[in-house]
Amino acid sequence: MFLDKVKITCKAGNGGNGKVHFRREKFVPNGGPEGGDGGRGGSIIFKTTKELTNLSDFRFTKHFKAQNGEDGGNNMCDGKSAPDLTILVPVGTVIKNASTGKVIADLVNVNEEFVALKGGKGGRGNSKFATATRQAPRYAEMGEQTKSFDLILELKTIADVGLIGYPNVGKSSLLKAVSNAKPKIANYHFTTLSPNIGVVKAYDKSMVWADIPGLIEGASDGVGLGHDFLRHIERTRVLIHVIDAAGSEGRDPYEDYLNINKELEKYSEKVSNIPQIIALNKVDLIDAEIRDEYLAELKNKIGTDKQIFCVSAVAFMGLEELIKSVAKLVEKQPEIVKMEIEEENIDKRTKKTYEITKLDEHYFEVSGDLIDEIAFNVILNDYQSFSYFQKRIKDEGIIDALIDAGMQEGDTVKMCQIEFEYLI
Ligand SMILES: Nc1nc2c(ncn2[C@@H]2O[C@H](COP(=O)(O)OP(=O)(O)OP(=O)(O)O)[C@@H](O)[C@H]2O)c(=O)[nH]1
Ligand SMILES: [Mg+2]
Repeated sequence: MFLDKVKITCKAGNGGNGKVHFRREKFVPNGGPEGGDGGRGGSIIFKTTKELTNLSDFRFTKHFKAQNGEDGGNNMCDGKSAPDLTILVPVGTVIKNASTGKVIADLVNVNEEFVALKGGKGGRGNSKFATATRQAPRYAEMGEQTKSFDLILELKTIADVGLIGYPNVGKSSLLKAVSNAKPKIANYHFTTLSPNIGVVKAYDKSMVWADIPGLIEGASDGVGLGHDFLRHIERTRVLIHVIDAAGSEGRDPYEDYLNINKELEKYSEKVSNIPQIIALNKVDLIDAEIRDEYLAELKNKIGTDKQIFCVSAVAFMGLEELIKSVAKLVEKQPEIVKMEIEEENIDKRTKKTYEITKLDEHYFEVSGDLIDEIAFNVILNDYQSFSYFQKRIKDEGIIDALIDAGMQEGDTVKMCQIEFEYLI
């Protein structure tokens, strides 16, 4: 099943916690601190591969979580960093932040990598806090905690040339006739249900052609299938507008030409400005006696300033000329431009915060990720550990904030598992 848009949930790994540990040796009464650092959490990385052509791998797998870093160990042993989680996506995948809808990456090259979410940093072990005056620190740092994010992956196919036109006009037949692609071809509308890609050779170079489901009137408003797939031609450098010149289904070829262009205009200015080459297909069905005159008249109507080719995908007529002209026009167009990145680094580690709640007249609770970090590993009955805790809450302005919130001497303050009385 072809899938070109999915929402997934990703979370980088937390950093491992630093360790509080002291050397214990026989006959050595006060061993030094030797708690190791926590390891780094795994990052979430997207990488493009030629092996994938759409996002169907994400149909059932929508949650991606990198492993957490290992906690620090004893004897100065640092915890192991977790491996990064690499998610493979097709070339042309645009990644958006689902909560803002903004583009965070556009991966247009093969094997291109993008670190979407960085793994959390490991916390420092108590050995890192030892100084000349503080020889036995009984605290360590907590590993950085990461958040999970919803991301949207959207495939905008990377092709040089896009084949557009009404259903059944012979777009897939044309692609099959000139490339290595083997699209399904049949005499009914919407035979093509998802884009087909083919490599076409011209002048010792190759270009990629993409065939999308047929467009019909109202396509830009969502009628038919075409609209969903127009995004796959947004990046093409040249469009081949395929027309059933024989009018084999009773429609007027010139009207077809105007209608499809109207749909492109309604869809986006960018798409309607992509240079077009017109392929008047199925000319083998036109009576040989009137063919030249009829086609000259049709070309005149469309405009003599346009590049128009009379072809037959089934009888292999005029294909060589068409390919060469398309190749020349592609050469003249600028390289594919990446989409503008609207949001850099969605996973900014913002300053940690806290919140004060008055639980009772003389009872306050302070909570939040800053408190989790400060209170982590505090040992209440250890003088050094507790004075480190006191210093941090003072330095962070938490005591002042509590006083502003009405705290008085003798009141009780709760922070995680710690409760203490405020004494001046
Ligand atoms: N006689 C003739 N028949 C053609 C030509 N090109 C395509 N056809 C026939 O037209 C029918 C539709 O061809 P497709 O290539 O499936 O058309 P399509 O534009 O890809 O159609 P959708 O995928 O439904 O949009 C098939 O029966 C083809 O054999 C041509 O040049 N001459
Ligand atoms: Mg088709």
